[in-house]
Amino acid sequence: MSYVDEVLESVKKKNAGEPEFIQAVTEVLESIRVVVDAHEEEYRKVALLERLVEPDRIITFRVPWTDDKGEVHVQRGYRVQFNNAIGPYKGGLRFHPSVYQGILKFLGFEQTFKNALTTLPIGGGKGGSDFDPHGKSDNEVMRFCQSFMTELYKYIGADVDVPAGDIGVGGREVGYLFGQYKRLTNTYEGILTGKGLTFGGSLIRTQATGYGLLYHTVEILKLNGQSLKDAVCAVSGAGNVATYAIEKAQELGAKVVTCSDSTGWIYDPDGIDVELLKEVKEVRRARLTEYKAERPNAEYHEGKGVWTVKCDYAFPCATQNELELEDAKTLVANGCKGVFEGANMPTTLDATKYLQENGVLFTPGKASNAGGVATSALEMTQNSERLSWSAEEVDTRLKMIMTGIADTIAEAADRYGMTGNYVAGANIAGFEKVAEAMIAQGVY
Ligand code: NDP
Ligand code: 2IT
Repeated sequence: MSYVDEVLESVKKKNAGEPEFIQAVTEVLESIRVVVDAHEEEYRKVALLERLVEPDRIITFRVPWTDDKGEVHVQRGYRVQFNNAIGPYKGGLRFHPSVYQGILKFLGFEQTFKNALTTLPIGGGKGGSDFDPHGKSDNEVMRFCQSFMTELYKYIGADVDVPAGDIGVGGREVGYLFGQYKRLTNTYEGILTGKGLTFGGSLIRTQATGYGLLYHTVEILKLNGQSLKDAVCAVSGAGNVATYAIEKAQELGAKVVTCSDSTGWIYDPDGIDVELLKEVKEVRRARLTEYKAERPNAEYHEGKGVWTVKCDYAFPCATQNELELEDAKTLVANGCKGVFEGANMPTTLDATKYLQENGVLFTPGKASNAGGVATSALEMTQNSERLSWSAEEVDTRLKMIMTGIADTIAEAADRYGMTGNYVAGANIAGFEKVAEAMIAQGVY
């Protein structure tokens, strides 16, 4: 049996209750098969793949918190420190009721390759909790964050592990987490990114994932003789990534006609009004029904459905496995020419395959959404320098990094005779860097 198949089989056996992790590992190992086959003896000798698919460590802890009525709740907290071959563990924290070890292992695994693609010195990690911030008061969120950090602070540090936001964790949560770390340690260090601008945050970090997704898309389209000008786009999600993806897409001349949240979706034929979306989601923390209420031409639909809208390009920016085979078929039938992942692993494996086989340009999240973590690394740099860069400087670097990633993954795919297969290109380029660093550092 080939080395890849052996390791895949063992991963499936050992992680049977964690389908998302198995899915992420399958995608990566399948697409680096050509590289592994060419170096089989060298890799086997140091059990490279076995070490690559096993997190360095997983920390799990109890997070008790008291709600506004005085009732005590207990949540589970995690930090998966996946791989620090090329830098300190780096990756977000997710607060969502679906969070369990398998989700965070898949995210930490993906993060390792994504962070390698940024060219910056950051390893892969992810954490979070099954806490649901929806409907909680600011004080409840604050008490939860304080309790979460009271355990987490023992395991992180500016040169050890630097968490940030993800689903359910934005500026508000990062602020509370940072405040508690400071109290517990009496230090003032860049131990989180996505901080507020008055206490060490970087300009453009808030916008970075969405903007970066579009910078990356522009370059991929350019390589394929296409452009966003006057293109109709479908975006899913209505959070951090989706909002700034919509903003940048419209700035670049496209019309974005959809967005969605966990209860329903919007079709707005006039193009999404980003300022209204921000008001509804960032300020009021309300449902998209409130967006509809202020846009007479827009439609609100319950449940799933953004991928049924005719579009030139699609940007899944909500959550994992939100774009399934049936959605891929509808997109292709409607003439969609490109799918660019803003979320982490939003497309199922069979949907990805279908899109690629039908000539749809497709870039995986670990390449196209790397702008967030890349800008987090720029925040770490600014914190180390004790300086703040201008928005122009950060944005210029972000653009360079995201354009560079597009070129890197295109080049890696070419090198292995898989021109245009950006999934293979991203996995190969990320893997090559991590593998080289792991081998150079000996067996650990
Ligand atoms: P947010 O919490 O800001 O927004 C998430 C959005 O997706 C919300 O609109 C939410 O709905 C919706 N959503 C979440 N879970 C589900 C679900 N199970 N079903 C349907 N809709 C859902 O998160 P982000 O925008 O930060 O993250 C979105 C994706 O991007 C995630 O996959 C994340 O891992 C990834 N990502 C984030 C980065 C970042 O910098 N923030 C960087 C790179 C990737 P509702 O409004 O109802 O809560
Ligand atoms: O998935 C991701 O890359 C993020 N949630 C951002 C991580 C970070 O450290 O900025």
